[in-house]
This record gives sequence, structure tokens and C-alpha cells, in this order.
Amino acid sequence: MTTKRWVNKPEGSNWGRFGDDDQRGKMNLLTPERRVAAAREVKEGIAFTLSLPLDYPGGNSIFAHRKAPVLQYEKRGGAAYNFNFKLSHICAEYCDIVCDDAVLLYLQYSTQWDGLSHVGQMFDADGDGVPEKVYYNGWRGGVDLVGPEDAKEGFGAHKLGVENFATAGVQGRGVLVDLHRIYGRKKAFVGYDDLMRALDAQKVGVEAGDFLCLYTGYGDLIMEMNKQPDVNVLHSSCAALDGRDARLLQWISDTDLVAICSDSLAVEVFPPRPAEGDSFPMLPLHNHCLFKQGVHLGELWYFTELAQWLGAHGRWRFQLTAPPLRLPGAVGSPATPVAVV
Ligand code: UVW
Repeated sequence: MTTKRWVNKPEGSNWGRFGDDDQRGKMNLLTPERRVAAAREVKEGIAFTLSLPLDYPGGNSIFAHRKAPVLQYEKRGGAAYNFNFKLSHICAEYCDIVCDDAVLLYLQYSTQWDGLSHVGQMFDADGDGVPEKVYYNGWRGGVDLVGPEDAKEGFGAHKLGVENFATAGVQGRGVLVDLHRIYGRKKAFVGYDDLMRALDAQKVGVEAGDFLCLYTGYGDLIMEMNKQPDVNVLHSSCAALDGRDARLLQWISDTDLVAICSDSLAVEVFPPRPAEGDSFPMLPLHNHCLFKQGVHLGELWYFTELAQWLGAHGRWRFQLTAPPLRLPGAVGSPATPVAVV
């Protein structure tokens, strides 16, 4: 049985399109036919890893609340650490030695997916005249997504967690737009007209079910900074989408693309252009994609070698495989996406 949990739905949203209890958004558009079409893009069998090393960007000056991963080790049987650990103490030769480890990993520190529970909005979904904390498809903050200020225990994204996305089988056709070729490392707000010009110049289109991938050069800057990111340089460099361009947002909805992935920090320009009025989303593209449309966002991906190869071969489409972790209740997830051309 499904439950419709809203009376009002936000303007420009597609809530209910994939069912009242949907938690996967446009990943529902990854049909067998579209996966076969994506597989047809494989001509050479050459693979590209689209992840930064997960200890990049380095430090936590970009976001104080996201820290570099820390590997941790446990003792085995209370005595020695389970690292270079001899499984048997009675033999000197041929005995196995083993290692294992743990990690304190901020899930959105490096190459990552934003799950649909990452950004919601204050919105009067129940029609009582008072806005409440709501996420994609009407799932509620404090009820379906429970944090330390909502309850004493049982935290997590009980709805819209990345495990729903992981079990969608995240494989399809990627379309790369090389914004770096146009803008270099100059900071640029890419709106609808700019994106259409870039697609026309590459003679490629984005179709329903596609993953739109944006190469901006930001990932190269991150790598060159060698784990000591200069935030002022990063915030004043490279192209990103202009989340305040209404025509761009409408195109994202109409195209039925399933995700937008970029080597930049936030896919959209962050901080964004000032908005009109006194009440508006701080992250307008996140608001449109994650909250209204169920379109996942991939951030801090690494496209450099793929972009070079595609440019040299006059191709822009490829097969993309990019599952998040199947980690119940998580909001975001690291990713190690693979493109095959
Ligand atoms: C923020 O919190 C700014 O989100 P993101 O990493 O998705 O840009």
C-alpha cells in the first residue's frame, strides 16, 4: 500500500511520478533498453577511473565539517593489532599473516554522490499553512530523516538513504561536456544558453536516462594543490552551472537526465548568484535536482583523462558505472565511477 504524504507539491516538482513511496527519483529511468544503449557505447574497452584519491582535496578548509579519512586499526583477541598479524604463533615459517582496517570516512568529503536526502526544503506540504522540513517526494525531516536533534537514538535517513540508489543498478550512458575547453580555469556561471552552445559545439545531445558529466578543470586544480587546497583560488576558478537560471532548471526537468556529475565542488556555482526576494534556496540547483526532481548529483569527480581521450577521438558518450555504497541510512556516498569507451 502506498501513502501519499503531501497535499501541496512544490512548483516544478515531479513528486508522485514514480509512485507515492518512491525513493529513487529519476534513477527509475534506467531501463534495460537504456543500459543496452549505454553498453553499445563501448567500442574499445578502455576504462577510466573517475574518482579522486579519497584523501583529496586534503585538510578541511573547504568545509570545516568534512574531514579527511582516517584509517583505524583494531586489536585481535585483545593483544596485538590485526595488522601484520600472525594467525598462528606456533609456526615461524609459512604461517599466514593478515591485515584489516576500519575508516572514519566523511561520506561527502571527496568524490561522491549526493543522495536525495542531502537537501530538502522548508515547505508546507501538508497544507496546514506552516512550512515543515520536507525532502523529495514529501518524506519528512524528523520523521523519515532523523538526526541527533530530533531524537535520542535511531538516527539516519530511514527514507531516501543511498541504499535505495545503490539497488537501482547505477549504470547507464554518460555524456561528457568539456567546459574546460571553453572557459579554461576562468570562473564562469554556465546557464542554459551556454550549456546549449557547448553541446552544439560538441555535436552531442543529452537524452532521457543519460548521466550529464561536466569536466571543468576543478579536479586538476585540486590534484595540483596536493592536499593543501587554497579555498580562495578554488572559489574563484572554473565553470559551474548557474542554479539561478530558470531555463536551465526547466531543461534539466524536461530532458529526463538521471544525474549531473561534475569535477567541481557543488555542480552549481557555490556560493550562487544573489536571489530576488527574502526567501529562497541557498543551493538552487540542489533544490531543483535533489528536492524537486529526484535527480542525483555527483561532485568532485575526476574527468581529466576521460575528457582528453574523448576529445581526441571526437566522441562524448560512454558507458558509466557508478554505484554508491549500499549503506543503509546514509545521505551521501563516496564513489569510484568507471567510464568505458
Ligand atoms: C553542501 O553542503 C554545500 O553541499 P554539496 O557538497 O552537495 O555541494
